[in-house]
Parts: sequence; structure tokens; C-alpha cells
Amino acid sequence: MSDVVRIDNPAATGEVHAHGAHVTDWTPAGAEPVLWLSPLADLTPGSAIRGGVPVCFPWFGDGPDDAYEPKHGFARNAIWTVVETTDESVRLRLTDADVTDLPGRDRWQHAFTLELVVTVGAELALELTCTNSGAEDFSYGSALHTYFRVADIGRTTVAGLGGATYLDKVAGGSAVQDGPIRFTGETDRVYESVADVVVEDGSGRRIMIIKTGSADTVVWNPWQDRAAAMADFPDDGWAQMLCIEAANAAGHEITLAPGESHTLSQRIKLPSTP
Ligand code: TA6
Repeated sequence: MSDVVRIDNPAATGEVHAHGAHVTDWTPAGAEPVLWLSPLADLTPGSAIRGGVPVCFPWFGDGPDDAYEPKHGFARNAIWTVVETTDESVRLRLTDADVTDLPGRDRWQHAFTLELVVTVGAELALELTCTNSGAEDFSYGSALHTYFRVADIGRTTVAGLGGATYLDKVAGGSAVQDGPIRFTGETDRVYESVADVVVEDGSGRRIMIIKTGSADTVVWNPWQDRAAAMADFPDDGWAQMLCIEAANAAGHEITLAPGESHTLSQRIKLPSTP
């Protein structure tokens, strides 16, 4: 099947790459695109695509002891198999047999089957299911590292995480969120939360993110200096993007016995203005 699957139905358009099972577009009918994709994104197989929805697996960030490479695991660098497409969905699969040569595989050598089902409609739904196809237990971290377009990060708010404890990767330590999140500088936080989140993007547009099977919500904006340090990130792009990620990060890895499965899912929609 094709390396890039484009979906165009009455409710929305979408684009999904076999490279990383990476969703790079979701545009509901009559609306502006919801996902942010860097104009400098490197689509070469083996690289990590900047923007859209990177699939992080089998670890999040630098992994359980902060020493794993590549960052966010090898699944986003792999070529997945497109196993089924319909007018509104794509199913992709990655197994241990597909990743034998990939950097990082030596760090995590278990037998697995990973499937991502992407449904493109008035909602964008992503369901990431991992099955232990080996003979021993394993643990893994994961995330749907979703990049959203926002009109103005300085006026963007994120509601739903008030009262949640978060790990602050910029300031260090942990803290409790007081009310909605507002952005005044580099932000890289792992919130311990299963709650739905609503982004208001500074123009009045709201984006709702509903998740299951996820203990953490990651909130990231690199701000000016970190954006400038990334070759695949336009210098001024940080002001129009925000990552909200359904994750099971360090400390919340999922453990599967042989034959067991776990699904991490995320549904995104544009609720009507109240
Ligand atoms: O999810 C937030 C984060 O882990 C940040 O620390 C930031 O580095 C970001 O992911 C992007 O990571 P990447 O490996 O795609 O450059």
C-alpha cells in the first residue's frame, strides 16, 4: 500500500504516513487545519517528523533511567505497514520483526505487535494498541505527541489540568497546577492526569482532547531559544504551536504479560463555541 494515505470524506481530510504511523493533517470540513506541521519537517525514513502526531514507543522522552536513545523510542523512525484503509480510517502495524536494524532496538528487545488505528471525521481518533507477542513480561512507555496549531501561544489557555501534580522539566521538581495553564516561556511538563483537556487558542477556537489508557498529559512549548536550536523548527514557529500529549511516561510504564494488550487512545474535536 501507499507510503502516504490521504483521507478525504465529507466530514474531514487527513493524512497518515507509513513512516512512523505519523498523522500529519486533520482538517474538519469548514475548519482550519487543527494539527501543526513544521514546514521544515524531515520526511526521510529513519528521521523523526516534526509536527503532526509522533508516536512515542517503547519509551517516552529519554526513557525510564533518562539514558535511552533515540528520544521517544524507535517507533516514530520506523516504516509501519498499512494493513487496512477505509473512507475514514487507516490501520497501521509495527512488529519486532520490522525494527531489527533500528537504533534503540538493542535497548528494548521484546516481541511486540503495535497497531495504530486513525479515524478521520468530525473527530480525529487515534488508538494505539500494544500486544505482548513474546514469552516474557515487558514494560513500555508511550505517547501520542500531538502538535496543535494555535493562533497565539501568549493568549492560549489549557483547561482541565487544575489541581493536577506535574513534573516541571524546565524549572525542575514538581508542582500543582493552579487553574488553567497560560504560557509565558518554555514549558515542558508531565501532568499526572486522566482528565479531558480543552485548549482555547487565543482566537476563540477551542480544541477538546479526550483520552483513555493514559496516566499522563504532557504539555510542551519550546519557546524562542529552544525552537531556534532545532534545525527542523522555524524560528518563529513556537508562537503558533502547542503539544498536548496523551502519554504513559516515566513511572507510568505499562506492563504486559505474554498475550496481553493495552490501548492508549486520544480523541480530538472542535466543540462548538459556548
Ligand atoms: O514531549 C515533550 C518533549 O519530550 C520535550 O522535552 C521536547 O524535547 C519534545 O518532546 C520534542 O522532542 P523531539 O525528540 O521530537 O525533539
